Amino acid sequence: MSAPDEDTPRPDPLRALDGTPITTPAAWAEHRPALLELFREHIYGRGPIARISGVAYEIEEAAAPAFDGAALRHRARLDYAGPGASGSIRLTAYLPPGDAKPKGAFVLIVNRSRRIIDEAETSPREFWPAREIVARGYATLAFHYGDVATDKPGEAFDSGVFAAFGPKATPRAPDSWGAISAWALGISAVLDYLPQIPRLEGVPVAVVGHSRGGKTALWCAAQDPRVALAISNESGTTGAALARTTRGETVRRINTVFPHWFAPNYHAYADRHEELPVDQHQLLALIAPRLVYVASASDDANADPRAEFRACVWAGPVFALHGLEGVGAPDFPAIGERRHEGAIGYHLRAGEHDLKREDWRHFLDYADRHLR
Ligand code: GTR
Repeated sequence: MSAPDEDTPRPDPLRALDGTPITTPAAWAEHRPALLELFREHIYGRGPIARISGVAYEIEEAAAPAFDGAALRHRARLDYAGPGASGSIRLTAYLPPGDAKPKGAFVLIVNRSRRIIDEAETSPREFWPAREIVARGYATLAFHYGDVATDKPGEAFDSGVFAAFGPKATPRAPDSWGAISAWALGISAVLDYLPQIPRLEGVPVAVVGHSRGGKTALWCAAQDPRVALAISNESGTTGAALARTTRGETVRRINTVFPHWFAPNYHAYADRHEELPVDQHQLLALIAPRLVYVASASDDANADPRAEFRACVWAGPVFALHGLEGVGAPDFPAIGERRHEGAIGYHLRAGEHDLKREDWRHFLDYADRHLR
């Protein structure tokens, strides 16, 4: 790994757009909407709706015994309809048995095979170790991102919520929403439904995403205050990783390979990422004073663990303004190390780009300590 980027110039998260220093939580709260708008305008885009209204809930299974009685399964269909089309988010949830409220709920957006959800009991994958999560006293819910928008450049804008609510038309407006924003809207739709599941009303919610799902989890949490803990697993570029680095996936590359993920405006920052009016530490800061957790993997050069960790450090002053400890010491953690003391959690797992049981164990330990 090359030179640290401690000295890279970056936007000061504690300055308002007119340059005024932000010195109180009230001044931060006043600045926050303008900062969100910068992320909408230049990066993630604006959708035609802030929330999906009028969703019809079809409960397919309630309190069905699962995992040899170690959990209860709940399945529902969230049917949405807009002027252009209709669609459904299929949701699977597992809860601990009994009458007690779970300690919290982990909502996972699955950006890999649907079988991770469909075979959670018969052929469980480390990506969603539902049985272990429930054994720790939490509920867990998962849905497939494809129910919200197809992850294919040529098809995304004709699918899911784009087809339902628009715009389908090309050319797209420069600030039109991309798929990351659409998927974030899908998470919010799941949060709308969550209190309908018996015993889940009022439980604190953690939203988890891996990689492109991690970008989505962070962007959802920045906009949706119901997220108590946002967990980014190896979200990399335009997730937790700073844009202002020379390592890892570049802004040019992400827009070339995934042109449907972001607003058209973002494409203009290829090769001039230092001109972006924001950087990703400010996305983490938008989640303050709620909790945010960033996980990296040592061999995941594309996601640039150092840039993910540096964003946590640079988001720190906004958490400090709210009286909260951030990620702790600014030195890059050793492989296997975790930082669980503050409102910004972090770990660096040994190995490749993936969501593993070990990552989940850290998330659960962190939740035990902080999620209320
Ligand atoms: C990669 C992409 C990353 C990340 C990853 C994933 O190809 O470059 O930004 O999102 O996909 O989602 O696994």
